[in-house]
Amino acid sequence: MFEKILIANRGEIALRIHRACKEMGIATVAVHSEADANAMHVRLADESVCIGPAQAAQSYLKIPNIIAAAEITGAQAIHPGYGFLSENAKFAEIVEAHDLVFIGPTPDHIRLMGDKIAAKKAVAEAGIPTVPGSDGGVETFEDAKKVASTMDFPVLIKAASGGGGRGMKVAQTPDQLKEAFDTARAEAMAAFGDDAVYIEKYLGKPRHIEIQIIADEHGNVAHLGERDCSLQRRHQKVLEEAPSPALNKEQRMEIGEITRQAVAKLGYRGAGTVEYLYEDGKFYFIEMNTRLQVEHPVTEAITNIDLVREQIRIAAGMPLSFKQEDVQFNGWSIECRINAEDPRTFAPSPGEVTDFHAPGGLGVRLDSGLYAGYRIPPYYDSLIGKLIVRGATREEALMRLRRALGEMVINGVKTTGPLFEELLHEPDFISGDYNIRWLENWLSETEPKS
Ligand code: MV4
Repeated sequence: MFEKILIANRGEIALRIHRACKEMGIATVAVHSEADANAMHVRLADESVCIGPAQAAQSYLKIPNIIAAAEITGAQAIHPGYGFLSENAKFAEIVEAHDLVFIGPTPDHIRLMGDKIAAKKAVAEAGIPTVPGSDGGVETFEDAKKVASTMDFPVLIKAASGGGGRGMKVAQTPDQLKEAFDTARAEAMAAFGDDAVYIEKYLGKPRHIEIQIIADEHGNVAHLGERDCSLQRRHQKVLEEAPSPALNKEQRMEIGEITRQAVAKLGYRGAGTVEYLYEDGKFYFIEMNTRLQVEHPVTEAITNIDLVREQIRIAAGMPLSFKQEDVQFNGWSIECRINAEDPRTFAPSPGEVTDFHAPGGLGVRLDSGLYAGYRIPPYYDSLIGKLIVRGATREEALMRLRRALGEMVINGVKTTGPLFEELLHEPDFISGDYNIRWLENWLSETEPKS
């Protein structure tokens, strides 16, 4: 087992990884930019190394500085967290080339799943249901027209190097196809340096349901159920819950087992999330994420499995702590992403936190690096905490979430806390009857008349 792990990230996820390391008796190295010198993950780590100025490109994304920090501190492994370099195959290769362990999947699997065309082909061959569409990429408008002529409109043009909503263009009718195709390719080339695109049938009112997978190097592959991430705004998840209000036990076990078997066939190692759209009772694969996700705590809450601990065990060549038959789903968990943003306009609101009080009590977890006097920097994404609750039922989780939000104090900056206090009284949300369109519709319908 590792004696020392370098955490190549910041904020709440750096703290999360640090906590798992400490409970395993592993020393931690925090890396930080000059702007994060007083951050909580730096304060709690056993050692810390300043790796550059505030700009992420000069610090958290600066591979030589991260490798150097690992070498001077004698760390044996690097945990990338999420975002930043967590799905950068080149980074994983460089880590391994320096005889350090990358805590995550192999570079090959990171690269495979980063190419959305190759990923879709690979998972389909392994038995995963996918969205109807082109067989691979479409090079020319003629190809696109031919494929689309066999499909019902609207159709979606997606960038192979896209993901997370980037590089997608909808064609509502055949006469919109040419512009959607040309625009998607041009934007993909500009954004990713790769204009490869593919076509899919556009699903109009799906839910976003993802399956958590964890696999070791000894042939043990387990699924840990689903998370419903349908409450999104501009491709940013706002709230996630496990299990999904839309699925019953049979559906959960069926899609979980299909996913588990497919990932096993791929020889996957580590934590991974297979993303589906779910509409009219059917699942359609859209992407696979080869990283630990922001919303992993709702899965931890209902399975009582520490996903970061399992990631570290796998990277050290150890088997999973459990078998699939040991996995049990108990209760209901909901996570609210607390961002330093205006709760209505979502404009960033960095600055000094003048007062901070974390909610607590049975079934309440706040993953956050905040403290009174901490200055939230303007250089990084606005996530400042995740409020996760667990209850025996969805009703209990909702009641507990309302109670915890009422206790939480973050003064000095605006946060999305008030948004959730409104949201959790909405009948559609309380009933669980919402899809990926619901939040943006609700925001536009309820925005205060300026
Ligand atoms: C789709 C789709 C509808 N039909 N694919 C958005 C980001 C990336 N994960 C894929 N996304 C979508 N792919 C087809 N064929 C709708 C979306 C989508 C979406 C998906 C999940 C959660 C929120 C979303 C918001 C807008 C669009």
